[in-house]
Amino acid sequence: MSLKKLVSLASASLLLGGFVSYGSIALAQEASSEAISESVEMTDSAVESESVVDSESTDESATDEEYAFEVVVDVINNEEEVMGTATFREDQAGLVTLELELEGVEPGEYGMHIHEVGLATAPTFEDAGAHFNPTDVEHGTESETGPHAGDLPNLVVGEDGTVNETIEIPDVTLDPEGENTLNGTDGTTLIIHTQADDYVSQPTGDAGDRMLAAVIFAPLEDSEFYTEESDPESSDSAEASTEETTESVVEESSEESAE
Ligand SMILES: [Cu+2]
Repeated sequence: MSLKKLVSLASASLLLGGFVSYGSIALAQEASSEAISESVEMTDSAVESESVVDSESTDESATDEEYAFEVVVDVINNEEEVMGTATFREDQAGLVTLELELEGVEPGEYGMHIHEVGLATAPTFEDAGAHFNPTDVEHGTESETGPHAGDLPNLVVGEDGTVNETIEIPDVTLDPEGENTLNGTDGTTLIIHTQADDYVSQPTGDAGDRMLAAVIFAPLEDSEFYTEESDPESSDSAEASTEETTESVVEESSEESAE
């Protein structure tokens, strides 16, 4: 079942004070992003907020943009409740980081991976597919040929149930043109499991079921996994000016939306 989401569209130009950057897109939930201009109603069960900021053409404004790409997505549980956000960033040198901010998670140690399809339908999130493994190696840092590019360290949640940490993700990029990109045809999803990853069992690290999920990038239209519902830009009520290209939204509004 689709949830109605409030999604805001803004370009990097808004973040950077009005300088127009072609090829930028930012879809952000109002509470989770500084990039808010024009609001549109969108229906999507998994991508609750997403923002991609391409700052390559915006060197004029120095303040906020040491990042080449930034994607902010909501993390949902098996009941589609938002537990926090996952922010993927890539700096100008190509280093990708993930900042996780979660609340209300049961304390424990959980396997965490990037999976190879940008779908995450509750309650099982099985449609996220297998681990993101573009180089076709074994799972885990303790396997002979691993790890998968999508293998991440276990997430440790303390007694207060909050997570506030940033990890580095080597060997991937957010650049759609780059090698091992998370922003490819089929998209990608962050999955947090119910058990710890042992870093060696094949092919999943014996990490159990899928507890939390965040679609990082949805499948593109030429993906076998693409559906209208999986497309964060395809919505009856969307008012965004997405006509130019499917990936580009250029807005020059600097008004905060009340909706
Ligand atoms: Cu996984």
